[in-house]
Amino acid sequence: MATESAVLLMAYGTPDRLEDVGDYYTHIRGGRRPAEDAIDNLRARYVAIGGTTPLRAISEAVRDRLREQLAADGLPHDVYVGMRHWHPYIAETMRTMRDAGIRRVTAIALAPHYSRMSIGAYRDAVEAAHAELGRPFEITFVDRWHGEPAFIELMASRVRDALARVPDADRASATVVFSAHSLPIRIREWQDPYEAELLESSAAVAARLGLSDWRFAWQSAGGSREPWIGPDILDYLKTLAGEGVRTVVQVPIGFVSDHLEILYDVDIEAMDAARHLGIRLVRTEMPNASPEFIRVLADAVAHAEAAQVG
Ligand code: FEC
Repeated sequence: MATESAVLLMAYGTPDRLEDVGDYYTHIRGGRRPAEDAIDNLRARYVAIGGTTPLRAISEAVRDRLREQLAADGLPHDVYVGMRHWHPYIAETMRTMRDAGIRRVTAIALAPHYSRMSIGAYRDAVEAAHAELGRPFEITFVDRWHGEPAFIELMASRVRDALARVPDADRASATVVFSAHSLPIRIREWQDPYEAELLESSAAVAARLGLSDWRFAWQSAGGSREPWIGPDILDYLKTLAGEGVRTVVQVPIGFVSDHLEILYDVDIEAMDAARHLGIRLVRTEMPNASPEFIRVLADAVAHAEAAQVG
């Protein structure tokens, strides 16, 4: 029998083809088409990683495995993927869910920490689509899940694996640097919890590993002229080189999938900067569709639904 309960798994969205980069970028900019040279710059970053990112395929693999996990946990749900900035857009997916007879929806983003500019925007997209469809669902919205114990454990094990890839002689002196997408500094004006939540989960992972010295830096700041939160990882690598650091383990704790901000900004740009500074940069593997990450999401869904009922 078909279930009337579903999870709406939300991801950022990625263009399917290089021809779509201009329209995708326009959507990110709220409908304002960027200058052609800005579009060309962005397209060149996709070309550098092979033309497309695996974000959609990973999100779909997560969808299928999460459906199986929730059924195994005795919490059957259908699971759908909706994207913020590309097809299938959140609104398109919610229409499909309505047409499939779904009544209860738990909406969760593939991003662990809350900011009004990230999760708040996913929430706005869900609310706008819901209003447009005539409010057919009972919705539980998961604002954050960075505190899930299974997430902290997963990130700690990813750091352990990365440290195991560092040659024995350098492991003890490796510096662990957590990172996340920068946001404009103006988020501080509205007491946005984003920075505090990122430091909280990073500190929890560091405590789990018994690390006394760990750092935090920002990555992937946008091109707008307003100030963005720093230090940017590219500058911070220079600071670390000045301190004599030779090995850095970067932990992009604000992201969960392989996509442009990982495959280009870390694997190409930061790696290149590190190489020039004589630093060995090792990145932790992303959670992607691993069984440990499916456990995190299944727990987050179960906890959010229990809190809603309770
Ligand atoms: O793989 C892909 O194709 C998509 C990778 C991708 C992810 C992602 C996640 C986050 N973003 C966040 C904030 C902003 C803000 C702006 C902004 C702009 C871009 C641009 C691209 C892009 N983002 Fe993104 N982001 C990804 C890709 N992002 C491409 C446009 C070019 C550029 O600026 O680099 C500025 C918007 C504006 O101009 O008005 C702000 C945050 C996240 C992490 C949470 C999440 O995953 O949803 C926060 C993945």
